[in-house]
Amino acid sequence: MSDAGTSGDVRQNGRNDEVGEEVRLRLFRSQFLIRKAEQRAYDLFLQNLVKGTSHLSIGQEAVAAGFAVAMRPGDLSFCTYRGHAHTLARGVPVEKVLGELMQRDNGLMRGKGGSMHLTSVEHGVMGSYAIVGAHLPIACGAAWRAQYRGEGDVSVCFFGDGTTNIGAFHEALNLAAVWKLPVVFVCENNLYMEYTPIRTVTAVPQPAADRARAYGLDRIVIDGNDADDVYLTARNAIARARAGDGPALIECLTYRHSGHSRADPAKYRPPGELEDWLKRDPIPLYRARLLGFDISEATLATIEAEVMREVEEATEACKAAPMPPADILATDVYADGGWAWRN
Ligand SMILES: Cc1ncc(C[n+]2csc(CCOP(=O)(O)OP(=O)(O)O)c2C)c(N)n1
Ligand SMILES: [Mg+2]
Repeated sequence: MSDAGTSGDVRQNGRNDEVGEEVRLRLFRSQFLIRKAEQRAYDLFLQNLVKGTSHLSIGQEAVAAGFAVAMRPGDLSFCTYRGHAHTLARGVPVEKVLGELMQRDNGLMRGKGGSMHLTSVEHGVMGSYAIVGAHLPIACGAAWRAQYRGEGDVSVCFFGDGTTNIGAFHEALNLAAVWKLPVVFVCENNLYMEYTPIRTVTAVPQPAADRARAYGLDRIVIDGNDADDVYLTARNAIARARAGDGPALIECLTYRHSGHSRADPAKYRPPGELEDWLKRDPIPLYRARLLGFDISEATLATIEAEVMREVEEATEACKAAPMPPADILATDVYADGGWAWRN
């Protein structure tokens, strides 16, 4: 457990030594890949190659990377409509995500789901949910299945600060605590629910953490822009859940650099707020930390070049990919693959 704002001189922060170089490089790669893939998604919008809306996590990458690196294959992620980052962090290829956003046949769901419905059971990505709060009880259900069958996987459920004022948040937290379910609830507090500052509509300062005690859980607030802090907190909570010690609720303080969705110019932000948070951009901070740990510039540059190549190749593959054929419209809609309504 830690308070926000711990990303000072890492050499004085003993916790960071627990991370180790191999994990730290994975955390760096993951954050960089999410950033570049989402920036490319935005470029593709501007070229009118992405249809519909989408919600970027630019600025929030450390949360997705920190949790995904702490998870095992077989653990499950549940995301909101702001789900590209978590999907990529679990290892879904960039081409699959961009292809889905571009409604191409090579997309994750062959172009039928789009930005807000990314799902890959194979990677443990159990869906992106556009109804605020809807996925928290579903994550409880998945965790109950793991507990009932003794399967040992942990469900990790990501949501925003605004979600903490939805009834399903409280119902899910209570049920998870009463049944000691192996589920970790992760609030990405980016200060806003759409265009409304969360502090103006919430009775307590920390919208998730300050409710934890009501469900018998620890109050955990961390710097969501510090990938090491996120990773270590995630690792601990996931281990406890896997050991049968029940759920956790973790509030990660972070900030989205762009608007709520692609149509939002984010004019409601007070002057200087974005600039302040850009100084705490998780990726340059983490890069500087790695150099401080004597990881070489060449090592980081190689990772960046590999990621850029992946994003370029994915972009070209998606631009060249066909639209899905019309005959897949009715598949994957009902469990049996058919389309007729059955009583
Ligand atoms: C039940 C419900 N109410 C309202 C909306 C409209 N809506 C979409 S996103 C959003 C804001 C959610 O904010 P937050 O939980 O902080 O997540 P963030 O977008 O910041 O990641 C709202 C109100 C919705 N999708 N579902
Ligand atoms: Mg929010």
